[in-house]
Amino acid sequence: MPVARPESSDSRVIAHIDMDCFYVQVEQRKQPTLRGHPTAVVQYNSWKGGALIAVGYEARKYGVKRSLRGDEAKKVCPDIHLVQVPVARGKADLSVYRNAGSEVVSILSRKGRCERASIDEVYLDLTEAVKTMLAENPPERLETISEEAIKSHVLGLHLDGAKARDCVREWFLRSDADHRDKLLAGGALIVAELRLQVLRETEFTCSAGIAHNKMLAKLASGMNKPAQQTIVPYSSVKKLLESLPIKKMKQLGGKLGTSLQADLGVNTVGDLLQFSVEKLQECYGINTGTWLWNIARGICGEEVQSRLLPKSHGSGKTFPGPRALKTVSAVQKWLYELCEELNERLLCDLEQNKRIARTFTLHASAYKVNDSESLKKFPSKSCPLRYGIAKIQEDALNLFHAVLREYVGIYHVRTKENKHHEWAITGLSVSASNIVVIPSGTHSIMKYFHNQNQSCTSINKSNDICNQDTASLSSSGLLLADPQIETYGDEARAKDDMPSLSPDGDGTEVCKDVPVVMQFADNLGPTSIETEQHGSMEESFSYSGSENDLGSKPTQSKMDFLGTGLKSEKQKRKFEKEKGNTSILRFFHGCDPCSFPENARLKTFEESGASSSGKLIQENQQPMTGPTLSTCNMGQDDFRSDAWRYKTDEIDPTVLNELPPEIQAEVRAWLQPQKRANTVKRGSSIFHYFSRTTDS
Ligand code: TTP
Repeated sequence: MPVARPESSDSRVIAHIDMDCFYVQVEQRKQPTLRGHPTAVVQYNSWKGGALIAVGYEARKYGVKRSLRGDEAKKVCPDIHLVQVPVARGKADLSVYRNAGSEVVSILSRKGRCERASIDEVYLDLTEAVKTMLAENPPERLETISEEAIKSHVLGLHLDGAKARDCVREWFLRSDADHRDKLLAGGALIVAELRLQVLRETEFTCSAGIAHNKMLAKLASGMNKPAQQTIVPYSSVKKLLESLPIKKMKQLGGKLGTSLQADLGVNTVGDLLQFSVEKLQECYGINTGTWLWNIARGICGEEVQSRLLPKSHGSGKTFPGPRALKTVSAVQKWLYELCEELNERLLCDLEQNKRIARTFTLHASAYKVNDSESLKKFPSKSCPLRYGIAKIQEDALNLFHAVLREYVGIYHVRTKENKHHEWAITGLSVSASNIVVIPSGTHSIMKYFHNQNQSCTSINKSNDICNQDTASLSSSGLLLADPQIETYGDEARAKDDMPSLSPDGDGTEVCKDVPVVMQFADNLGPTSIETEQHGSMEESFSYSGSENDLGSKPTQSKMDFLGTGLKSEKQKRKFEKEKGNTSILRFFHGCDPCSFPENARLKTFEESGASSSGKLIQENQQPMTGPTLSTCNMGQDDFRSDAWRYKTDEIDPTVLNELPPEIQAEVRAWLQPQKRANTVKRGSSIFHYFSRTTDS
């Protein structure tokens, strides 16, 4: 099957900016006396001096690595300063880092489309800015090239020893340069200037990669650190990839990379070139096969998304070794703490950004005593998110009970306090995803939420944590600055010596007590993390995934791969089916948080991601009032007069096209006020349709 190179693939200018040893820089800014001294940031637990989560460059010179514990680091580098991560509610509080990341993002976003990819990482699409520059003031006409730009590393450029700087200057100034190189030269000038602005305004240094696509830019940004930038001219791509170890490539650090090595003998990205696209598709499915064929050639059509805000929020904690939780009341205590943190962040997001999250997910890791195989099987569960701390806590606990029932069986759960110590929880996290901006004309919802919760303003007064990145605990329980991408193993990260939340232990990571994993995910939503790391993922996948998550290539790649290696054909078919229904499910889920009576909720998440539609329909039998038709009628008790209404013209009609014809007709009728009361009722075909989807 022929694979076309995306037309615009060489005409874009993409930068990947990565803060240098970010947490250390944040701490050094707080305590300037630490500057220039070997420093590391350590997770607060006291076991062997805690776990290192960020190591400054001065300390790295002594051989200090993130995999070491504090005591070990002291041995390697006796002068090292170990700074503790701030603690709140008995767990790490990352808000200071998130806020620092936001400062940087606000500077970087000045020049082009900006996608915040993690707490300290940003993609920029500079194409338009560079085109303007080339039209008005191209590099070859510049009298001087900034010092920062001249320090750029240009891959493939032959440097002449002492005259290296002259070579780079010449490269920038060539009037006969290939148009693609001119674009990159322009991009590099802009990035150099942005990096200087970041330094001036925040005191942070960062490194950058400048290339024609995200994949190459990301690869390049880590090549020369700290405080440097690397350019990947089109002509150097083949050579770069030829010798690049396959596991270094984004998305290939985990199982897929391992399979490529073991099954096809592929050790470098260049090795992939020997396989036809048909062969790769045969082995890994259409999408992953095509994607592999493309990356072997340096092709990546993934767009830089315009996203400065997080895709999800989360809070979590690990309980390694003897600290494992062995009673429901201990779990409850921690769940409530985690929910409180999550709730604060949800309220801030609501207040600051007018956004609400619609899916609530509980992740946990556990083991059964006397069953070594049990560690990896603790499922994640999701349900529609209800605002209000008490409701969030209640749902978290209900989810936990549901999961525990699955894990150990009903009999054992009844022995509430786990008297026989049959299970132990080694990690817990809660996350809120599926975040949307509140539709226009629905601001009364703000009032409602604020009546239910403590005010966000008070939180803001004490700590400006509102403009924060996505910090969400992945099922792995690892603190990852880099969300999905690195979670899935581009980099070999330090392994903790305590039980990890990562059920697969697939080389991902680390985190000790570190509570939060960043989920900025340029393309892998929280759901895809769940899918990768948990045994029984389909439920969460179909419930909480956004359409974008499902549709994006890397996510699809993962599913294909799992489909090939880990899942039955039946499961795969189910995924394909659900994928097709995503937007309609998402639409209905959007209504869920408000439409469910509390006693119906556990059933919802336990049994059917689509049963919400049943409730929705039931709710819509009630008479509507007000100027707009509510397709998401709140439970009367829940919302009283502050009902949150969608306007019919805010409903994307394309979601209907995903339904079978008879259901489409029914929903369309339902969307018309005059017909609704007669056409929609419990037990109707639409209700069965969604039940069927879930049951299949
Ligand atoms: P990274 O960008 O992976 O690393 P770094 O910024 O410390 O260093 P480098 O200059 O090599 O990029 O992570 C960003 C921050 O995220 C890091 O400073 C601390 C935090 N982090 C963790 O807490 N745990 C982890 O396992 C990782 C990888 C990062």
